[in-house]
Amino acid sequence: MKQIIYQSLLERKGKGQKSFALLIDPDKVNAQKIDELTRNSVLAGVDYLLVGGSLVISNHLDEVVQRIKANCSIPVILFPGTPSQVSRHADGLLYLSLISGRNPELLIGQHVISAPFVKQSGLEIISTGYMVIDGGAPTTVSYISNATPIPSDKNEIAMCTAMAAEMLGMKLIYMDAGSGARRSISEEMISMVSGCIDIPLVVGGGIREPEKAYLDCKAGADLIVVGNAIEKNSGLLPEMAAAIHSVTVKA
Ligand code: 1GP
Repeated sequence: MKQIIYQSLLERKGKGQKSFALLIDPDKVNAQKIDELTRNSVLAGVDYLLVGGSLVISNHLDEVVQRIKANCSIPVILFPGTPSQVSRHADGLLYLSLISGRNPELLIGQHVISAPFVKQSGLEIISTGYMVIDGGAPTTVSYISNATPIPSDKNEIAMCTAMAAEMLGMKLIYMDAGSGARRSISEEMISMVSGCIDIPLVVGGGIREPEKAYLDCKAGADLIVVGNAIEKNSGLLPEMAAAIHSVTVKA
């Protein structure tokens, strides 16, 4: 199985470099917006483009991914809210198991059903322990998943969940306060989780300020995901990228 994206993440982590992913929700972009976002992402030095959303109402995932790929060479990673959100035109796919919840369908059930289809896609599959952390308001992901998020102050629960996922063989931990979260994940929780795992740590949900992205990287996040804030103001891309890339921590 391919490991190009994952190796790049490991290499960056090994060098103490932090990475920046822009999340593009296919429901919220048209061709013009994709062109604007990809152009600005290249200029700002965005490392990865994540494509996905909790719902994906529109039926143009393939077109969105193809347009992004035609515009730039930034790796495109699918971040699927449902098993049907697979496009073979992408480079990789976060194979998410919702380990913070206790909904068997999202832990393993949907994976079983979609496994042959996902495997046939030829995409790089990155096994990801997905942890939803309470972001101060019900988000689409918490509603759709029918699973309780980890309370924002329960750092030990987050830590033990991430440790268990790593020992189960997952390759990445993604801590998400949910898209548009009122409150993003605390640096204390990020620091405790990153301190107890060796695999890369992805952090997202409600990050609006470059300063917060910077502090999250300092606390131990390896990859910062921003969606909403850039959708609203793509002029924030260079500052966000600069803040993230300014952090280097020797591993
Ligand atoms: C959501 O982590 C992502 O799953 C990004 O969240 O849209 O709030 O930046 P935002």
